[in-house]
Amino acid sequence: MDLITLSQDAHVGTITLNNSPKHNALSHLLVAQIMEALKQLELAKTRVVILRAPENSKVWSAGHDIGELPEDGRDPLGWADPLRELVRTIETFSAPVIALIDGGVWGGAVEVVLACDIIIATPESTFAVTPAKLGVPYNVSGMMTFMSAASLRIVKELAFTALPISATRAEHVGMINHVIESADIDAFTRAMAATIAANAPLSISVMKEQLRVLAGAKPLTPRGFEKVQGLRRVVYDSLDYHEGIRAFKEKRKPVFNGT
Ligand code: LCV
Repeated sequence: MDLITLSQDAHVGTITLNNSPKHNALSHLLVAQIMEALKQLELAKTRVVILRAPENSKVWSAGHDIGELPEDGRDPLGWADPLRELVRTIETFSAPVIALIDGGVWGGAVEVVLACDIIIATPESTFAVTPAKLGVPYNVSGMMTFMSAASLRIVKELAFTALPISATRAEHVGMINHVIESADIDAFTRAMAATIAANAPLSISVMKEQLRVLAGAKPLTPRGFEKVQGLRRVVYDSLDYHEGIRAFKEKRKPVFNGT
């Protein structure tokens, strides 16, 4: 596993994203290594996992690997997409996952962070929800992740502007748990992890699953789901979708025409 590092100290496991040249873009390979690490930690009955990037990272994760977004008419964020699998794995992991954020979090990486149970960030950290910047139709469960993390009005501002918001604002609106100075965030996070690890793991594991099931219990009729999926197809079949990806690859601003 060369794109991440994995360490374990008593009941606390730490996964560090370590593909800085690509700003920890969540490629199939990077996600596969995170999932493998989570599997090992689950087998070791780890009581808390810390998911982080190296200290003083300018970018925690640049989100989905744009180079891996399909352009052949397939849903870019379908069930089997590695980003979707990672979100589900974190949400169903048997113990709490703490996201330790230092740097910019982009696109689908914001959803990965929000899928974590507790989020602790440095003041320099930012969070940007970027589908509108790329012309991507975000998927239904992903939008529910955002809606579970902040008020509808905040989610709309994040989604429609695609602009990064600061950790301070994210904490103010209740999207993250703590903003801690870079010099103190490691000790603060480890102290919280140790507190959790000293509590009853079965009780915590069941409460985590109860909260997941209850938070996800939202009525969406089959007809409603099919309508949303149909609308999403219009987007990923659009010229704007291809323009968004092409513009990123050509390092230029996209020009969207709404077609
Ligand atoms: C592949 C990358 C990426 C990247 N993929 O460094 O949420 S959704 O729906 O939008 C979903 C589909 C999703 O998550 O899409 C991805 C959303 N992510 C973003 O929009 C962030 C895109 N990246 C950036 O804006 C910049 O890279 C940041 C601001 C993160 C860092 O800028 P900086 O100038 O420091 P570069 O842009 O030069 O990036 C360094 C290398 O990493 C690649 C990028 O193409 C470059 O590769 P080369 O050195 O080969 O040119 N890279 C960055 N992000 N998401 N590759």
